Amino acid sequence: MRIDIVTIFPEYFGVLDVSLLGRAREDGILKVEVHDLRDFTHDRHRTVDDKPYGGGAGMVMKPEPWGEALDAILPATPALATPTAPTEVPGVAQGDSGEVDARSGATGGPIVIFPSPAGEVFTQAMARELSSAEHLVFGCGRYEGIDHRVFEFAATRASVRLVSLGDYVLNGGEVAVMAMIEAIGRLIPGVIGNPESLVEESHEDGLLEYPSYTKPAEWRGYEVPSVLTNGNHGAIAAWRRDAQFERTRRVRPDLLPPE
Ligand code: 6GU
Repeated sequence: MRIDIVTIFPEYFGVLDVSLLGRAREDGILKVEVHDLRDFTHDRHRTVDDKPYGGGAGMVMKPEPWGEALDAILPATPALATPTAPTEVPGVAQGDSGEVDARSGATGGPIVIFPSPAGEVFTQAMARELSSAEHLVFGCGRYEGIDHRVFEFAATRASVRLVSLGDYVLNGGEVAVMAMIEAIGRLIPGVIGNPESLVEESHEDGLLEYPSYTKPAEWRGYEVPSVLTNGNHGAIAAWRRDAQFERTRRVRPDLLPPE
């Protein structure tokens, strides 16, 4: 998989050199390129933002540097070379609100993801879907966001998705993109040594995972549940399933089907 990241803070992504994803990059399973948005400006101050049309607090990211960055990462293909209204782009529906609602991945082309608290919520299912893409581009917004036309333009070059980590606000997309890349990257075949470890974890079966224990069997007066030490594999499986349901009911009842 190839991943391009556009950001005004490339240093955020230094951690991609370490751990599992660093190894995947060394092994060539993952190719990551981080682009400084300011490299696509042409003024002395390398300006990337400006005041919002219509007034209001904060600044908005200017479209021109984003256009040049996307040109560099996703050159126009002959079929889409002429500027096309977003409504005319296959696979892209644009609603009355001007909302960019493009989803594919199925078509196999590049996918551009803009982290945004206004986006659809990132889930394990989305991570799994995106892990089979060949090319992901992450565009990290800062300030009050990116000029909306950038999303429309990006949709002429790729599938575009606005994606949120959850219902809270971060200062910018960088940390959200790190989280998404970690969730997606570990699902790429070969990134994790033992793929079986991917099966029995939270969210893969729609439930939270069961609690885990290792030696010693007694520690500071706390004991490992005896069922886990008895070697009855059927009983262990049943205990774990029960523990998953109990924990999910207690902590995340929203994940359970309505009764
Ligand atoms: Cl993806 N971006 C920002 N800026 N804030 C967020 C978020 C994303 N997800 C939750 N909050």
